[in-house]
Amino acid sequence: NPEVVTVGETMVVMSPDPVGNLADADRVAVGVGGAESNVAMGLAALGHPTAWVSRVGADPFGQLVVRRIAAAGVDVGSVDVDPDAPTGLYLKDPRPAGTEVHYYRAGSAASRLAPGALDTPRLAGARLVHLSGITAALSTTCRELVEQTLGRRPLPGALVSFDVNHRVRLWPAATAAPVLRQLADAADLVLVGLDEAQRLWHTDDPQAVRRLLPGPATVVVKDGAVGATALPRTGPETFVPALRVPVVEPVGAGDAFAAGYLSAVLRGLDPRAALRLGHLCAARTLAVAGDTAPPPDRTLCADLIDRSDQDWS
Ligand code: KDG
Repeated sequence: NPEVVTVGETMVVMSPDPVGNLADADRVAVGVGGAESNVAMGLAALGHPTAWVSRVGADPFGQLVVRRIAAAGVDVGSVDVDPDAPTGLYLKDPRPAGTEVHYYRAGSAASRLAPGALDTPRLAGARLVHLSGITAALSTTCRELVEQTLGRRPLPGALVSFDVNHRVRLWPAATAAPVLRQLADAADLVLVGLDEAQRLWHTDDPQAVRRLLPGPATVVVKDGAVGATALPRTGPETFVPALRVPVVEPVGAGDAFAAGYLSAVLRGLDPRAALRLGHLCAARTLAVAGDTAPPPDRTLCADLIDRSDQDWS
């Protein structure tokens, strides 16, 4: 049985190739993207047996999504094929000010995920379940699935991590703010961007974010190219600066960070090492146009994680 379970929607993603404005594109690269499957692929590449739970349509896009995620070493045995709804699609439009996304996902197969999706013996014994706020925005039944996973805990004994992942194209901040706060507060481990905390909860201080979310054992506040802070419920916080790397396209870097961070948690590493592994994995994804990139090799990771603070970044 898998060590890690993630659940959420994955879409086919098309992005201009070469990277540039979508309106000027002659060609697109075809990939797959979904926050939770991105994390699953990252964790699988880091050596953790990982299952991704979802629904896809009975269509070629569904086949493409499942095939690519399986090829990345992720267990897709709990992905259902829905004969009555399509696989979602999204387009990336990389702009100088950041990538815009355009979704074609309303009524998708994954939006028909519902409570009970994790109630299967083949997932029992997992050590970690990873969720994100995206799922809560997809439909009522999707939101119930997230609530149930955080509340009833269908995989007993598993740590539940929650990446806030507010997507403005899915729901406005005013609607999302109370929902995402309540969901995050019910998790064991929360990952949140300082930019989203600002947009949702009007605070730009990691400690204030921590006070807004008293429930989780750990809250990790990510400040993009600056760095990330892990704030435990009690005890000192740990800040680790991000690596300075050229950015080709940023979508997916947060998921890569989550995979690195969570891998370190599963291995029992300390917060500094966990944040470093998160940054190392994020740096790889920042350097590619797609949503995911293979993590750095293990010896390199081990070397960088052990460096002194002066020699990091
Ligand atoms: O974190 C990256 C995701 O946002 C991207 O893969 C697409 O899951 C996605 C979404 O719903 O935006």
